[in-house]
Amino acid sequence: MTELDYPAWLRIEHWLTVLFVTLLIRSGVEILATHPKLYRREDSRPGTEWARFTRKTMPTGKLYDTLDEEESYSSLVALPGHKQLGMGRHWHFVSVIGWVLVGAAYYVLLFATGQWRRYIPTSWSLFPQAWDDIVTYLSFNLPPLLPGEPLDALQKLAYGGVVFILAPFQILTGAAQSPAIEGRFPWYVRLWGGRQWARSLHFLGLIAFVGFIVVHLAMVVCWNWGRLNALMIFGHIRDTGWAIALSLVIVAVIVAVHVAATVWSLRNPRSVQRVLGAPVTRARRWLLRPMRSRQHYPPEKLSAEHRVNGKPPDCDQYKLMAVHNFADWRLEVGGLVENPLVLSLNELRELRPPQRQRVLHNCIQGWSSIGEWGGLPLRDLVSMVRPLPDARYICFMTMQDTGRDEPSAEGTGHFYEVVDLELADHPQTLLAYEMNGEPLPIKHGAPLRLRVENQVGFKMAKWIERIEFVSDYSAIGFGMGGWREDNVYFDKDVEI
Ligand SMILES: Nc1nc2c(c(=O)[nH]1)N[C@H]1C(S)=C(S)[C@@H](COP(=O)(O)O)O[C@H]1N2
Ligand SMILES: [Mo]
Repeated sequence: MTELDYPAWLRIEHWLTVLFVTLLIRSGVEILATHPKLYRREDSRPGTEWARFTRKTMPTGKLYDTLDEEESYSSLVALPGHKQLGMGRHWHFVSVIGWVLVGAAYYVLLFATGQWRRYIPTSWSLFPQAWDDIVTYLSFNLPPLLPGEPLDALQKLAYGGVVFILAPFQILTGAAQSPAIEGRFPWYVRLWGGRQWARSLHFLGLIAFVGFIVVHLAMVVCWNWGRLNALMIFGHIRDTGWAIALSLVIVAVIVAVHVAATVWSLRNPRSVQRVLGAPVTRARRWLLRPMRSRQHYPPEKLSAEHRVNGKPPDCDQYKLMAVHNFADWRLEVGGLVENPLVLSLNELRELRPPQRQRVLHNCIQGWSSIGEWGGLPLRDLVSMVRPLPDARYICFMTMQDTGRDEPSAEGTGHFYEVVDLELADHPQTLLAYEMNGEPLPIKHGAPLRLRVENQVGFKMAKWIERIEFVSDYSAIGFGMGGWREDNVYFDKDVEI
């Protein structure tokens, strides 16, 4: 039988996991801060949250959006803190890639070497034994180790639970928050009790991780820091003096990584966006881009109140158009196309009967709603204008002047978003002029907005006035592929 000792790979895995899990926790708290409310139901209806981590109250009788609900947390708990959702996401996704790779190697090595026996119980008697161990710990004594193993029964179950249950649970509930996965496999969202319940469970998993870490650290401190660190650093219990010194060095290095990540993110977010965004975007496109939305929620699932993000154009020209039901509005479609077009709303409506889809909307901030959208599939427009061979992206330009209309947001200029031309092929990519069977309401983007159901909400530009086919977007705005990418450092491709 394999001796259940502390081989080098196990010790290295342990310390890498400490790094990744702590990065995941702090960046996860940053993501939570952007919408610090947890819901039971898909519609995230204001006031129905089962937990909230904010004291802000929202105005009644006045249009507010979810950007107004965002909280600014301290860098002590959040990476990087201070309302930096974009940065929080970059760190969360880079860390999750690192953590999954390290974890996969760990699983392989556990099973290849027989070390899995340290975590996986092979007898039911372990459970009553673990209970006895709890009683022993509570009376400030140490329970016996299992024969031939380095752990007691309670430790074995706790570690086994973290390695084989909690870690996969966090990955699965995280995946349940990806619009691409939800769009392609709506049953997967149901499996977790819905989108918001998956988000809630992901949060409870975070609490479980934090709880585990606190107890684990407390035990190591109370039991014997030097001895246990010697095992986890050298693999044997000689040299406890050195082990204490080295353990402090390791902790200092991990803290230094956190401090560096925080300072870098707050001082130079653009470079973090570029450096971390590159591998994350590659992984996301490879894993999630092939998934095409095929959602058809039943009518009774529609949210009574669909949440809103982004404030409508606040200018006379728009308001006059709205008063006249957008009779004067024109959609211009141009750029790298053979057949540029200018269409009125009526002409757009008459191209074909509206395609309708009842779908789950995922805001990047974490809330969701279900709505029915009707309009022209984007691929129909693409085939009418016939893009030139150079065209690779579609840029959606809107009438919303963010500096004027959303003065509390970071950044100014007209809101725009760029999506890859290939997304127009997806059957549920839609230019919507209807919502829930009515003309599109102003707050949801009248007269025309985009729906790309495998992406998070910010890509779906509202109040569109011009669509441009381009070969490159580096000269548009700050060149990052959209207003949010330019101003709040989100990634351009966001299947999660
Ligand atoms: N022009 C414009 N479009 C926009 C936004 C915006 O601020 N301006 N916000 C985006 C975000 S972050 C989301 S979540 C969705 C919200 O759509 P809804 O308000 O119809 O729910 O619109 C997207 N489209
Ligand atoms: Mo959003």
